[in-house]
Amino acid sequence: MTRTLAIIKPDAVFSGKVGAIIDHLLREEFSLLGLRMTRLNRAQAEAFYAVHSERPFFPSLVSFMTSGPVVVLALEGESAVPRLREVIGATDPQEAEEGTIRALHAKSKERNAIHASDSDRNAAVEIGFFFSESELLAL
Ligand code: FUP
Repeated sequence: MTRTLAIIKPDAVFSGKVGAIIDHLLREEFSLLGLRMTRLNRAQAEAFYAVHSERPFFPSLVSFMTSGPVVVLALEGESAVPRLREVIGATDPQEAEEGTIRALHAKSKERNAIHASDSDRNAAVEIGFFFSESELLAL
């Protein structure tokens, strides 16, 4: 079993998709290790997406990610990182495979419903961004 981090983004929270997305993840046999609803401030969003800081879409991405509440999920499962990437689909929902979370729920390449870690190393860093180990082990 390995871990990964998902964030249900403000577009999906605003449009009432939190329940459907969590249900989708549970049906795909991810276990919930941690769950928190929060609103990112600018510094947090900039730090979280620091790898994209030079990209033209960065200011808009930060503004979107701080525009409302998000739901952060620490997940565990078999090959959690690659499997969650498969389950959420391509960054652009127009390119995402049918039945994936982004194909079902995302509005655009920016407002794309959900984030998922892209490597085991980043998963550990991103889980640490939101949860302490004792919070996860408390479950
Ligand atoms: P992903 O790993 O699928 O979330 O995609 P990336 O790490 O490439 O991009 C991170 C976020 O930046 C995306 F979720 C949405 C945003 N983004 C844009 O808004 N425009 C782009 O052209 C690419 C990414």
